[in-house]
Amino acid sequence: MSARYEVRDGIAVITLDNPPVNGLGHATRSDVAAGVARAEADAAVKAVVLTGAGKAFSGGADIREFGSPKAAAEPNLGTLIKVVDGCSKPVVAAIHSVCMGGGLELALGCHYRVAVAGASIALPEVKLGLLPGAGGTQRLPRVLGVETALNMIVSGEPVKSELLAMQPGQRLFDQLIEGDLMTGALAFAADVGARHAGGAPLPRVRSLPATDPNPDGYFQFARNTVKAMAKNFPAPARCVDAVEASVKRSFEDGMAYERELFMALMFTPESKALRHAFFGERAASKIPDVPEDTPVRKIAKVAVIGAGTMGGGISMNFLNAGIPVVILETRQDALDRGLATIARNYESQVKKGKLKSDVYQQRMSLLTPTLSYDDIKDADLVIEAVFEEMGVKETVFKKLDQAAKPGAILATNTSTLNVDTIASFTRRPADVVGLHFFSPANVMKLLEVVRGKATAKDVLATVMAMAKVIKKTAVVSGVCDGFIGNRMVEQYIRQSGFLLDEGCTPSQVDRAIEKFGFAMGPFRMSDLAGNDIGWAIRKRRAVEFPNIRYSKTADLLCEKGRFGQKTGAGWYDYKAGQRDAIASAEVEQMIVDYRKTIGRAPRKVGEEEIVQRLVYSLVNEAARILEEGIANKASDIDMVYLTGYGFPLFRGGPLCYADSQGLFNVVRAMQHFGLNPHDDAGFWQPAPLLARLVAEGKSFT
Ligand code: T1G
Repeated sequence: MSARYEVRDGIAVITLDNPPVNGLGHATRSDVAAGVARAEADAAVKAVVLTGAGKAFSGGADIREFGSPKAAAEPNLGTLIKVVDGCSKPVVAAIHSVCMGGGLELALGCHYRVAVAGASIALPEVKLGLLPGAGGTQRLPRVLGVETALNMIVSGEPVKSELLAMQPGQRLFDQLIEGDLMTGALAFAADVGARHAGGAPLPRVRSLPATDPNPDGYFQFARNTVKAMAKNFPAPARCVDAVEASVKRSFEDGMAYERELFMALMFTPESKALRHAFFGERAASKIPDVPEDTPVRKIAKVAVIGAGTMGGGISMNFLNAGIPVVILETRQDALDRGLATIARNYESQVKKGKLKSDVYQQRMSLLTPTLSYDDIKDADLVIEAVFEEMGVKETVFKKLDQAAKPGAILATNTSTLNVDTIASFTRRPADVVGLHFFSPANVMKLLEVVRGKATAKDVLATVMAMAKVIKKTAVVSGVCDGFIGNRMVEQYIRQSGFLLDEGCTPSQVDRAIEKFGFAMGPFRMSDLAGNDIGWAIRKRRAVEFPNIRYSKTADLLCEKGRFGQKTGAGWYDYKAGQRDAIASAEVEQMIVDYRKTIGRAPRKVGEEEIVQRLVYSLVNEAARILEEGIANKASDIDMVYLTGYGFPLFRGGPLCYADSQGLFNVVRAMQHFGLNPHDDAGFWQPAPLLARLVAEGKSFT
């Protein structure tokens, strides 16, 4: 059963029971409708209590049914709410923990609502590119007032039950239960049951008025606000339209209008992208050959080797989660600098009012600096973040192998080196894993978990669970040059150089891809990260892969010492102490001169071609990564790009976007680019998987 039915002293209790969060799937909806009918038919029943088992009242419509016929199968959510609303006996919603989306809409269809404090109340549909589609936009304004309701619907953010219950004039909660929810709910139901047994009319939310003292003025203000904040996303503006209808139209008309808007949003590319990202985030923690019940190792103490930028940022993640950290350096001055950087980062958050001073002190109290490997012997997880050179890694991992206790997980933060080689420096390769954080490590959500050939399954399960604790989006990658993200960005950067050879300026390329939605174009990004990093990688790769061609412009730039923001000049010029990228006449002349040396007559490259060549270079490499099994699934690759490389969320990631364009069209465009005699031979050869998907009429996601 997906909802249980029992009768206690004349009160029918219907308990939603569809783990993990009582999603309102078809079976649950059917069981609840049957329960209400049973209660109505039972003369001994005076009232109904509706509640949820486990850790939620209800997390809303069952998102696992999205896109399947079950989602709309009768009784659909709208029908179920009508059944509850139309019941002849009082139905009391007993709310705890989580009451969201369709779950809150169901509660609003009940005649009464009681709750315990601490419950998260939300209509988060806007985060999925939707709006509440089962009466939320029409009923919530009737119980909370238009402005509070609209704020909740447009933000999608949860509000605690006790805060809403305190709002003057609110009709969302009839009672805040002290103590045991069920005891209080049963007593409340018995009281209203007696009251209505005598025929008193049942209170219905739809009969309440939705009013605002100055609706036209308020909704104009709301539209202006939403327009400013919701660039690229259509749903927030539709939320305003729907809530306005609750004031200006009858309940029935408002419901019909809400339904119309909801269905239209369901088919927008933005909603598909947001739903893809929602599922992708949750799917990333699932590793095909690692069972979900794999036991995890306890991580009570962490050691970080290296107090540089990465070591400091990595340490902060654990301090923020209340986990003690021992941070080790080889020299006192480096250790002092590292601690000072961590303190400075926290102090700037305290100054901005984002962190309380006592919390800052408490976090710093969890941090122990040391110069001795003896002090890491009881760490459960050791993360190396030292200089990116294999010899240094070897020295460190041999020491870790000696110093760390049996069962400790030994992780490397390397961004390009071979994790299997690093594991071979120890006698415990099964305990070695890559934890590739992205700078700034205490801010960026992405964490690439690099699985070595020998990495044990429980080590993987442990670090994936740990990633959730430190609020990272962890994606598993196999071992290859650049793992997932940097391997793809390598092709993206190569292609951006070829665009310069053909006639583009850095500004043209950056402007085009930033208009597409990227946070930052390749040249601004390179100036930020440091052009010398790419320079070093190209030199290393030139030895290993001599036949890979690059535009020489990036090397010419570095030979001029233009490493980017850190040297005050890179692809762009920068005023002292400022980060605004200013087009550089010197660089543009350098590119013009370079074209002459390679005999290239510049041509005008349109914005669409720039975007397609940059994005499809990511798609093609991603297809190879998928085929080689470096990434387990397409959504993992999209999550890497959404959380680590500034790919626009409203497009869902490179592979979600490729699907939205049609893989046939993607390959056709690539073949067109491949006709360019100047392009690197083979760059545009479609990856075998991509060609196969097109041949079979399939998509990535
Ligand atoms: N349906 C089914 N499963 C859900 C779910 C849902 N609504 N929400 C979460 N899960 C799964 C999730 O995939 C994960 O599964 C597990 O629960 C724990 O999730 C008509 C159409 C509810 C606050 O958008 O915000 O109603 O990975 O790790 O941190 O207007 O999940 O364990 O197998 O996030 O405790 C609107 C989305 C739907 C709520 C719990 N509702 N969920 O957070 O656990 S649209 C939402 C959340 C709608 C109507 C419209 C959170 C949570 P697994 P978790 P958590």
